[in-house]
Amino acid sequence: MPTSLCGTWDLVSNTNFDGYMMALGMSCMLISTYNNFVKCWICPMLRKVALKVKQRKVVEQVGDVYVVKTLSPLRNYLVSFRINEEFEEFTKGLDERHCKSLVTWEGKKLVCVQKGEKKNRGWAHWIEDEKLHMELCCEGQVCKQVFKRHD
Ligand code: VL7
Repeated sequence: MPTSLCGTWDLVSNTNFDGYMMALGMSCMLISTYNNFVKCWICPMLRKVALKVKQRKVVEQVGDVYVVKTLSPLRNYLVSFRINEEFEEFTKGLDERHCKSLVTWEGKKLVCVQKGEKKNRGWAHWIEDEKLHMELCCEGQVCKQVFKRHD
């Protein structure tokens, strides 16, 4: 990993994050059981708050292990992996799904494919104009986020 991806990054733009969250099932269209009903009104509220919170990305490399932390006042999420080595991912605190994930380099892009219940799920990171760019995909939705270095 080029050292340029490592560091602390603050979110400066976030396009279609709502579409991405909806694709993950935070749309809450079904009302049947008590449990679902609760989910139904929590999801739109959670999405609304999630759209507003400041996200920070901390990317670290320790030996051949990579750690990517997504931090926010609402939730924190940590994933660690080795390049080209499939691993079990559980998206704890997010949509709480199990995936078989694989991270590879595709040229200058660090690309993750998250195989699981959701089709076409994954993300990519790359540096452009000294900023950290990210695409988050799920089903037909693409969320684009840009981070600037934390100062
Ligand atoms: C993960 C969130 C929506 C729950 C909180 C919203 C605040 C902060 O996958 C991601 O990063 C990859 C690439 O850097 C490494 O794991 C981004 C954010 C997706 C999905 C679920 C809304 C609650 C989010 C954690």
